[in-house]
Amino acid sequence: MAASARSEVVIADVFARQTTSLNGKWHVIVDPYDTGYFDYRHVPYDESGKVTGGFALDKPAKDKTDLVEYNFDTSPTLKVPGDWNSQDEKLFYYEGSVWYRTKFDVKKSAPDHRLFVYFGAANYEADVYLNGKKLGKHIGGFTPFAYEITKLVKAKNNSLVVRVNNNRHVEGVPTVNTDWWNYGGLTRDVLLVETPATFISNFKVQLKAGTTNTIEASVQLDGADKEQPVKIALPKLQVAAEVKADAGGLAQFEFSSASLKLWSSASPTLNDIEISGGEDQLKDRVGFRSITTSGQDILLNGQKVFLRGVAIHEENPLRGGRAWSEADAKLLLGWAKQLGCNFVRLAHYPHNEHMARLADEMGIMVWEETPVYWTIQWTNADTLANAKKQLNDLIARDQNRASVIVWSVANETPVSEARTKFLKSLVDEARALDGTRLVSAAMEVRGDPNDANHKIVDDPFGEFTDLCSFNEYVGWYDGLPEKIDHIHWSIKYQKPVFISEFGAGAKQGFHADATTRFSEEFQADVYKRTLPMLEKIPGFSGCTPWILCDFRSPKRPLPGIQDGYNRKGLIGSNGRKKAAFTVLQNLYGDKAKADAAK
Ligand code: GCB
Repeated sequence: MAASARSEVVIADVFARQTTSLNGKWHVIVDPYDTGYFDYRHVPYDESGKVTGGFALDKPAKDKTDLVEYNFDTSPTLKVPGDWNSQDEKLFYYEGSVWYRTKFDVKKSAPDHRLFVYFGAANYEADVYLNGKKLGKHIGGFTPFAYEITKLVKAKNNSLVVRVNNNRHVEGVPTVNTDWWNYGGLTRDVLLVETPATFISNFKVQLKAGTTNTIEASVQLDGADKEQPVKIALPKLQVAAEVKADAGGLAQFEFSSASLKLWSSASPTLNDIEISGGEDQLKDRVGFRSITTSGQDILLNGQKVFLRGVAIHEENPLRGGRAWSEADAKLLLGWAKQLGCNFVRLAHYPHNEHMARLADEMGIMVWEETPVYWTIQWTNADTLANAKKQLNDLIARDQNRASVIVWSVANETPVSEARTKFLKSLVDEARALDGTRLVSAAMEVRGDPNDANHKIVDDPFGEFTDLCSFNEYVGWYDGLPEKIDHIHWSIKYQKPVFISEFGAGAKQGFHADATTRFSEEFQADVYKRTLPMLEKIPGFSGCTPWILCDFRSPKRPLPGIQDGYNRKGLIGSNGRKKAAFTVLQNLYGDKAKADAAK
């Protein structure tokens, strides 16, 4: 990982803070050869030999800290947030660098206040400069990052430049091969965050394990004067507590409330919470619940729950491109709710923060995931550090969302000793950061060479997860739908069994008989047969069929059918529902009724 000029800071809960949006149209320069950094032979010089152009033409080439800026004023613009692929046809397949620039003025509400620039995400790599000075480099396309700019910022005409590069890297997380579109750009909100000199950088509040009315909380202060009184109030619960932060700025709380109502999907109670530390104040809404397993059951607040789920990619099929806004989250989670879901899998990387926030409000439980996908460099220490950083940043962002019940560390990673060690260290990390949720990964199924209908789940990594979750595609990649009826399972682990994917491709509007691939009827048949087959598995505790909507994938070129989309959506790329949507809706409806009657 390249050295960064300044270090990243954690600022969680940005939507509850005093911020100024830097969203809007940013000027851009598309730079496929990274000329901004590396082209020395054709840079413009004046007569004395002084460099007069280029964005980052300081020397030596590999040690860029400062920036000499081009004048971007006449360059085209792109919307931020937004991926560049869906905004400009010329950039549809583009993988490389784009330089973004915006200008802003600053008016702080107090002279000693601090300022930070916050990015919800930039895929995949971002080099950030303010007024020509490098703030840092961030790696990883789906997690937030922020830099302090208090000392660099001017009152007027600040220039914020970001080089975003979405090249794929073998050692990256994810690596070069994925079944989704490599959207590049400043894909989420960009905000200026103003805080007092000492501020609340993060907090964590949750139901204490094994209790129904005790809340544990910790608050982290950042600043020169950290030993300050910290208060937490939950007015509706008649709770107010005060603790002095220690020298490291940490304040820890534990209190009980007789009027605590737990969060559940049937009744997603959220409580207003007010936190103050020094001069800083945050207000948020939080739910309290427990999520545990017992034998082969998943227990929400001690009650057995079946997860009626669906998997979702972070794409808005109606607009095209990456989803990022609250409106996008409403569209996607609204469809999931219509389907009868009480659970979603946000595949295959951290989605934007609006998703978990809205899920909290809507009573939809959530599986969140890091992009450790297929094959990663299992023995590369930097790759592991990268994956851990992404996991840390995701947990730091969403640890107060009651809806999030599973941290998933990987998807379909081929079994090897090095890989199991790598994943085990991610699981340990997740548990150390947050012991209050389930940890899992989407594993693979093995066939039996002597019996085509016998499916085996014995991945050694299953030892370390709370759920035994796996993806299976019987009826699609494995035989025809009829095969589904004959499947029998050997599952090594006595844990709740969760099917993290099954499904089949169908082009919306293509009708044929149920044995014709890519017809709506074929897909519907796979759904009709799969759920009864899964019901026979002891400990079957839920599933997230693949997937809510068709999504863009460069691996899906089949002309006239795929045309660049993975067609396993229950909803087409035109936003229309396929027959399988109704099939699953009915199956989930029956399931919900049966569960309610128990
Ligand atoms: C999988 C992967 C998912 C793919 C899906 C498919 O197993 O986890 O990312 O998109 O199969 O459609 O093949």
